[in-house]
Amino acid sequence: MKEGRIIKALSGFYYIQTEEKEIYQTRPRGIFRKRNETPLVGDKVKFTFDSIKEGTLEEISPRKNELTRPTVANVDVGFVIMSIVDPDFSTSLLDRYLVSIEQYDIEPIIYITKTDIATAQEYEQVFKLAEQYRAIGYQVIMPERETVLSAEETNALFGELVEEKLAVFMGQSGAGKSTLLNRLDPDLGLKIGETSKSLGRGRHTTRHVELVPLLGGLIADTPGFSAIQFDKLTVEDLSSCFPEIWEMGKHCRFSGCIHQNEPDCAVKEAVEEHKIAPFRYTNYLSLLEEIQNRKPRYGKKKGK
Ligand SMILES: Nc1nc2c(ncn2[C@@H]2O[C@H](COP(=O)(O)OP(=O)(O)O)[C@@H](O)[C@H]2O)c(=O)[nH]1
Ligand SMILES: [Mg+2]
Ligand SMILES: [Zn+2]
Repeated sequence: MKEGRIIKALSGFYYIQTEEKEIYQTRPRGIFRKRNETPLVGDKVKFTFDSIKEGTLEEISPRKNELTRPTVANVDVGFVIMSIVDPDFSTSLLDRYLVSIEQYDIEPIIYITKTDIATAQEYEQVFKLAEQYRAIGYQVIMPERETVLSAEETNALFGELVEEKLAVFMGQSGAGKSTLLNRLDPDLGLKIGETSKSLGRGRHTTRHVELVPLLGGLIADTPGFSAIQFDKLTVEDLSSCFPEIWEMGKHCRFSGCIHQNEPDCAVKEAVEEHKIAPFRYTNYLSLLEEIQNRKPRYGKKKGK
């Protein structure tokens, strides 16, 4: 039995990359269907094989997480690509991305683009915000003003962060994801300035997720993440997706405090004293309300 990771699922086949970077084409054992279990891209698996084209997927290891849109299991790092301008930097959008990553226990890394075209004032403004995110504990990569990192610098930077890991790139259309990925691997040949939905080079019309080997790690193809929905996130879970609110919340009078209208709320006090950035609390509240106003969905299968 060999071990590997599913990097592509297509037409009933699962393509498994081994430690030695060989790719085996496999079909799943019937048992998965019987158990109503679907192997996912990103799954760590065991398989047997007669040849590199004829393998059988035998066993799926327990998942550490399962991201939807794109559907990928076992994601380690989520890069949030945010531009200073064109499109304009937005903390509410950034916080949506961060929450969408935090809820799956994925390590978020913020990367700021378009530092070369921002004015001194625009740069300064985002730099101050970056400092606030750093104070919360987030890693923020922000190249100096009037510079774009070279291919070498970009490779060195990302190499350390993605080696042996599964990473996803997310961020608004136009933020510079494709530009960055092309700089990491010019062979990808991603179209720039297009809302390209796939790293899959357009060979297949069907939507599928594919992991691209890059810098000793794997990068997930992310079909435009623009409209993030929080279908499963509960009110209780939300505060755990804001690390500084979560920490401060331990001092609230009520253990189930959601920091909205409760008395003696340590979070609200911290916001007033600017120990918690007011914009973060505002973003938290608007997500909270979004979840509270979410319509219950009927007729959908549970667990999917
Ligand atoms: N000046 C500048 N332009 C950039 C930068 N990153 C991306 N762009 C431009 O922004 C536009 C959108 O980039 P693209 O990589 O397609 O964004 P994506 O939608 O996130 O994949 C293109 O015109 C790029 O040339 C950057 O760091 N500096
Ligand atoms: Mg793109
Ligand atoms: Zn509270």
